[in-house]
Amino acid sequence: MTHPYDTILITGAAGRLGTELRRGLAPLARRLRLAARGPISDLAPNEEAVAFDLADADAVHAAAKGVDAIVHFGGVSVERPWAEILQSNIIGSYNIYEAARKHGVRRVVYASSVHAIGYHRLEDQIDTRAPHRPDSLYGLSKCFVEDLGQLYWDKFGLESVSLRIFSSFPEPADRRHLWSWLSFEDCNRLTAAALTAPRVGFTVSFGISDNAVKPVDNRLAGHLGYLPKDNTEAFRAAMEAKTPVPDPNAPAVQRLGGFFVELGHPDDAKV
Ligand code: 15L
Repeated sequence: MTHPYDTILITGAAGRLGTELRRGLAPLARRLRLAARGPISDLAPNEEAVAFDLADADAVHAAAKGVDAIVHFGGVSVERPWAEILQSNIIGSYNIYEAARKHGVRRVVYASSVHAIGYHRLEDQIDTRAPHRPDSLYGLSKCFVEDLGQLYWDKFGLESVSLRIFSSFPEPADRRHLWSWLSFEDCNRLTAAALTAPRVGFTVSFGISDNAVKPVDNRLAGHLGYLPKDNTEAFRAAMEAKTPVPDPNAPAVQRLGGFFVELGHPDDAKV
C-alpha cells in the first residue's frame, strides 16, 4: 500500500482529538509517531510512541527526526495560568516549528482554535481574513502559533495549515455546540484534507461541521477540499427541550468564543 507520507508525528496523541486522529490518519502514513507527555500502551503495528514535554526543545527535535509531516494537537486546550500557556503552547509550538524547519518536515497541521477569533460576533459572518481577536490567554497563544506558521511559510517555505477548531466532542453538549460542533469524523476529514491538499502554503481553515446555523464563512480554505459530512440537527430538539433559552444579549451568546469571553484573567483566580 502506498501512503502520501512515510512518517507523521502526532503531538497530543493521548488527548481527546489525538486519539481519534490515530484512527483517521492511519491510511495517510506508513508509520504514526505518537507524542504525548506520558506513555501510550495500546500501540497498533503502524504506531510508535515518544514521551516528552513540548517545552523540552531537545526532545522535540529528536522526535521530529525522520518525520515528513507534523500534526500538532498538543499543548493545553483551555484557559490556563500564563506560565502554563507560555511553556506548553508558545514555547512548545515554537519548538515544533523550529524542529520542522531543521529536519526538513514537509508540512505542519496545527490545531488552532475558535478562541483566536473568539470576540468576533456570529452575525459578522467573518472569513479567515478577519483579524485575530483572542478571547483568552489560550486564544492569544493560538494567534501566536498561527503567525508562526505564516512566518515559517513566508521566510522558510515550510507549508502549514492552522485549523481553527470550534467544539470537537463526541456529541453537542450545550446550545452553543448546535452551531459550533465539529464531529470527530469531520475533524479527521479536515486534518486529512490539510495533509493531502496538493498545495497549502500557509492556510487557515475553520474547523466546524456542516451545521444548519453557520457562524463563519470558510470559502477561503476551499482549496483544502474539506467537505464536512455531519451536522447537529439530530441533536437540536432534545438540546432545546432540556436547556433554558439563553439571553440573546449575553456576550457568551453573541460572540464566537462563548463563555471564554466572560472569563477573567487566569492568574487572578482559579480558572
Ligand atoms: C477549544 O479550543 C477547547 O480546546 C475546547 O475544550 C472547547 O472549549 C472549544 O474550544 C469550544 O470553544 O467549544
